[in-house]
Amino acid sequence: MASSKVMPAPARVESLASSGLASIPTEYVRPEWERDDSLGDALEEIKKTEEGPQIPIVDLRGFDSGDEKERLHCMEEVKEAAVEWGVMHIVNHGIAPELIERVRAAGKGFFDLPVEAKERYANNQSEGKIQGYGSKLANNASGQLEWEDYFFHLIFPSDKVDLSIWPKEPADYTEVMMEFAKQLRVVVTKMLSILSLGLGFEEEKLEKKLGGMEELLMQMKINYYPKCPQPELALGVEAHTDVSSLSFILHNGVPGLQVFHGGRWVNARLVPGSLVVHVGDTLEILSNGRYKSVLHRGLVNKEKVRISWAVFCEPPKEKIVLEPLAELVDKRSPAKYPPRTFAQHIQHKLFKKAQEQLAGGVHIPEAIQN
Ligand SMILES: O=C(O)CCC(=O)C(=O)O
Ligand SMILES: [Fe+2]
Repeated sequence: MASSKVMPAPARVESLASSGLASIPTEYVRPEWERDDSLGDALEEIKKTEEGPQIPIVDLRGFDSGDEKERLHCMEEVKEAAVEWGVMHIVNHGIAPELIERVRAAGKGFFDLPVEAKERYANNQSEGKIQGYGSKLANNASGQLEWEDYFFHLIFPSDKVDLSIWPKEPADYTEVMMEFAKQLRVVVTKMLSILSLGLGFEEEKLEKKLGGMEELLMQMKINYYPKCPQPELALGVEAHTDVSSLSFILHNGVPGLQVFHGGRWVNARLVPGSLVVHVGDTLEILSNGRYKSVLHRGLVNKEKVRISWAVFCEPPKEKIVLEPLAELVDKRSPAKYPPRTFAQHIQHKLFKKAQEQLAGGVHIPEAIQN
C-alpha cells in the first residue's frame, strides 16, 4: 500500500504517572458502562473480599505423594476449580520460594531502570516485533488504552528463545528467568496431567495435544502498573480471557486481579506462596467447554506500583488444529467450537472484538464463542 502509516511511539504509562498529573488523559478513561461495573481502587476493593465465594486454593502436594487417594483428591479439586471457576490458586507447586523471590527481584530490577534505558528494549508492534518493552497501542476508534507498561518475551523451549532481546540489567535476569522457565515447565506438565485425568484421559493427553516439550510455548509478560491518580476511571488490563491453554500468574503482593464469577467481579486474594492459574481459551476448546476460560481484568490503585508476571502456555501457531477432543463430543454434547489453529483463533477473537466495538461495545464479554 502507498500510505505508510507511521505509528507514533506510545507514551509510557510510567512517564505519565510520574509527571504528577491529577487527572488521567481521556484515552485511559473507561467508557461509562464499564466504570459502572464496579471499577475502583484495588487497595479499597480488596478489603471487600471477605464476603462471597472466593477463587479456590488447590494444594498440589497430594498429586506428588504417591498415595492414590491423595492423588485422586487433588485431581478432584483441580477439576472442580477448572469447571466452576476457570481459575485457582495453586500451593505446594514445587517451585522454591527463593527462586520466586529472585524472579520478582529481576523483574523489578528491570522496571526500576530509567524509562530511557528501558526504551532500548522497546518492541515494534507495527513491524510485528512483539517481544520487548511495550505499552498498548490504541487499536480502535475510541483509542482506549490501559494503565500499564510491560515486557514480553518467549521463555521456553530454550532453543526457540531469543536471548538478544532479554534485559541485560539486572545482570542475573537471564539466568534467573531461564531457571524459572525450566521449573515452571515442570508445573505446566503437572497441571496438564491432572486436568487430563479430570477429563477421563490418560495423563499425557493434553500435554501431547498442545505440542509437548518441543512445541508448547511459554511466553512471559511482566505487567508494570504504575500508581494511578484516578483508579475508579481506569483499568490496568481490560476484561479478557487469555488465548493460552493455561496461564500462570505471580505478583508483587499488591492486589488488582479480578475474575468474573457468578455474575460479579471477585477479587483475587493474596495467598502467600501461591501461583494463580487461569484456564485459557485453548483448554476450553479442547475440553469442549468443560473447563472454562476465565474472564478477568486488572484494577489499579493510587498508592502502590503493582507488578505481575504472567506466563502464557500456548500451542504452536499453525501446526495444531484446535478442536474439542473427539471423546468429549457426542449427540448430547455436540462440538461447541469449530476447528481452528491457534493463529486462526486469535484472528477470530480480534475480528469479533472489532465488530463489537463497531456496534457500540456495551457488554461484558462472554468467555469465548464461535
Ligand atoms: O496482572 C494480572 O494479575 C493479570 C494480567 C493479565 O491478565 C494478562 O497479562 O493477561
Ligand atoms: Fe490475562
